[in-house]
Amino acid sequence: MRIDVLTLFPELFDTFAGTSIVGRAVSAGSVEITCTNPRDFAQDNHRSVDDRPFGGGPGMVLSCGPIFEAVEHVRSGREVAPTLIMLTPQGERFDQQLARELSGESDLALLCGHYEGFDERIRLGLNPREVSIGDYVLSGGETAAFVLIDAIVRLLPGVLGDPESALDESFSHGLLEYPQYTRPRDFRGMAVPDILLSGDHAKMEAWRREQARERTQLRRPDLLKEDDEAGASGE
Ligand code: 6GU
Repeated sequence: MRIDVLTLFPELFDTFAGTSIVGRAVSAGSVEITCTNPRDFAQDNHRSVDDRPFGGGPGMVLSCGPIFEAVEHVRSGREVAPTLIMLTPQGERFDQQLARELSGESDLALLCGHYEGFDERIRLGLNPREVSIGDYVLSGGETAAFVLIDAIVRLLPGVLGDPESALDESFSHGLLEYPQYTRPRDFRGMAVPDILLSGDHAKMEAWRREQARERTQLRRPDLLKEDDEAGASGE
């Protein structure tokens, strides 16, 4: 997969793209992450990328020129036109299903905004898919782009080892994770549940399933409802 990130702060991606699972995927060649800075396409001596809103009001608005040119730059000379995604709180909500869908694309371009927002003609002229990561306001799209890249890249073939993939399975079944323990067996008077020391694999599996269901019921009953609906429709 190739991911182009359009950002005014490309330095934020240096550490991110070199660390942990994403870093491993980049090193292995499973994903290539390239940043393009719209400021490099600014048209005036001050390298401006934003301006005051027509009609007045607080803050600044990202201008069309640098954004269109940056997008045209990442689109040029490409066999596959990248799927353009604008990170904005106005977008459709990102979830595991959308992560799975986007992990099937070969080329993504993530457009990160900053300041008060985008000139509306960026939407009209570039027709991006708009994605939000939740109902809160971030200062910029970069941290949201981290979230998308992490969730998508770990789904690419060969990025997770087998034990890690198995873990991911339980999430894709729509339940929260069961409680986990490692050594020591007793930590400050808190003991590991006996069943996990029993060696009875069928019993341990059943316990984990039950724990996952109970925990989901308690913390995220909405997930169980979606799960039932998916079950009823045969998904
Ligand atoms: Cl994708 N961008 C910004 N700026 N704020 C957000 C968001 C995205 N998702 C939730 N809040």
